[in-house]
Amino acid sequence: MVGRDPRARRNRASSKKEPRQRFQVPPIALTVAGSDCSAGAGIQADLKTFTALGVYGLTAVTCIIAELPRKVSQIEPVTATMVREQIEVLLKNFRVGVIKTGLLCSVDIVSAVAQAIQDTEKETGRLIPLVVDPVMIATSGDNLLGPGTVESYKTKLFPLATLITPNLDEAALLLATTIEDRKQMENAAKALAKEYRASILVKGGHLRGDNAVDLLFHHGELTEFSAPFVRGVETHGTGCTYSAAITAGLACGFSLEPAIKQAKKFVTESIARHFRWRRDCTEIDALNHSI
Ligand code: PXL
Repeated sequence: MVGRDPRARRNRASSKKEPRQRFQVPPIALTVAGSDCSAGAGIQADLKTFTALGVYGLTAVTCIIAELPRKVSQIEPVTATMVREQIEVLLKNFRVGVIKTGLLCSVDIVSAVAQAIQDTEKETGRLIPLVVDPVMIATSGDNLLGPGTVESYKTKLFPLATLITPNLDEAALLLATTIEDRKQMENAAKALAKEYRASILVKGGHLRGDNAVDLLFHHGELTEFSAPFVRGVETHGTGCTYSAAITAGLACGFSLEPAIKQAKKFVTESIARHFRWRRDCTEIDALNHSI
């Protein structure tokens, strides 16, 4: 019977003088975010981005959204316990290099994410860099957060973050102010960095001009990242793709500035190479994440 035991066969095979295959272990990143069934934003955008940039992506799903690029139809959150379980199982069993959060929907989910990260860090003694994309409103204008969620971001998640990546609307909402020019963007980045002791990347894509300019405030210094504004394309998921690309760069071992530089190039090219479909008299534009 021994000969029929598959383990015995495998042992016999490996004892012969065959070259042993070497498996490369890729960098690993975990995204904690919502599912966008149209796959331009959320978990789907993050995974496509990770793959394009050579990173193995893991996912903890926070909610399921039925939507098209221009309209959110229905949002169904996953239970906070389930969100926490996904994160804990993954962090205990994979060597996750960087964690990214996207849409977290509710106070309970934000708390569960913060708790899961803190608990596993305590248990393993390893601090994992955390990129927080504070997703609040979809490109379509639909509100994506339940009541009180912004406050729980401020108290529970931002204090754990390495980098926070608000767009202009999100930065303005977080600071209860308006941001209409570059100087105000600069002040917002500095104020958020001081408040949450994290690096801040304010994305200025919505400030009209020839260039999409983002400002990083990191270790007391301001750095500008600029790329030509791609006009006439209505894509959603650019924010998710950008923060996922930064996460991928960090997971590959880049420091923050080169990771952002590579990510900005990736997102700009994904917009420039967009796909376009026509259906029932409407056009659908979508990011092209492949390189
Ligand atoms: O782009 C913001 C965003 C983030 N995450 C998910 C989304 C959206 C926009 O629709 O669906 C899951």
